[in-house]
Amino acid sequence: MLLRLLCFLVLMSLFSSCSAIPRLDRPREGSADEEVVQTKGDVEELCGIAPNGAKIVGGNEAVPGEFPWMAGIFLTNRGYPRLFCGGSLIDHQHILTAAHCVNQTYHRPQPADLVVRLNEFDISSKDDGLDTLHVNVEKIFVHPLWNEKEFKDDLAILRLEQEVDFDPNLVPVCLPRGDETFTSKSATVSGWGVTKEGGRASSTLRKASVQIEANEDCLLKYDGSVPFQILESNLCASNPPRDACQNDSGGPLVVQGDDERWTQVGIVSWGIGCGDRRFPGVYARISSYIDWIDSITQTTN
Ligand code: 4AZ
Repeated sequence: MLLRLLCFLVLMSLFSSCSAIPRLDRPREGSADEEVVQTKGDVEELCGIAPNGAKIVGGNEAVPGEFPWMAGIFLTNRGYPRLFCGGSLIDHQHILTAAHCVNQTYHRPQPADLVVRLNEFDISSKDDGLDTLHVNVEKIFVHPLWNEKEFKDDLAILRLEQEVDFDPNLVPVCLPRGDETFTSKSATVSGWGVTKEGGRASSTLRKASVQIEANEDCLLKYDGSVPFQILESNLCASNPPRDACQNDSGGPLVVQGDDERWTQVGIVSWGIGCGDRRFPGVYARISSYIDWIDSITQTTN
């Protein structure tokens, strides 16, 4: 335990020394030709650390900087930017999100239609105290087995036009590297989605604490109610009336490890209603997709 604490403190001081040295210019919307030199090997070293993290109580407003991997995904092709999905920073250049956010028959945005905001808290305010980054998208990778009819393999990766620098408010989330199921664990989902079914999206980032449940239980609850299945590659979580809802899709469900670091275990995918005690929120289970995620983030194609 002492060793873990020591490691954590060393990592934290790494961050503070990072902010003490001159940093590279951070990419902004429209600065595509800016050259950014980065070290790539620091992702696993620094992931999941939330220096401004507060204790989770669920169903309320986040603290600015509490989820430093949180991404807001905006559509820019019709007038003013409109937030439509969440996502998560997984390294210097990639955002994990849901396939249904970017690939449906009647909703298939091109990279140029999207802007990702990082280090964002209040999407309707320019002075929420954070130095928000607006980053363009270079390429969209949709999971090859994504199937709109079955809502299966609902994940996609956005490659950003520029690499971003990490700092205490901009940290990638860790990905699960084992076969843990996380059943019965407490987890946190975050997003700018509606705060009430059929309601309006939130302008500030919100969070809810939910409990991960066994797939068999979730399967029984949904049995026959939807044309979709609860597969091994799904993960269910609930804590009625707290839940993810519309526009939270693509956003991360995270659990905190004994070492205080946060690992993303799910991507908001679907559910019947929101916060309905009969129907848990359904997520894409990240641990089922590690190889595909690595195959995208580790190539430059
Ligand atoms: C949606 O419409 C949606 N309660 C997302 C999550 C859930 C329901 C709906 C889960 O994007």
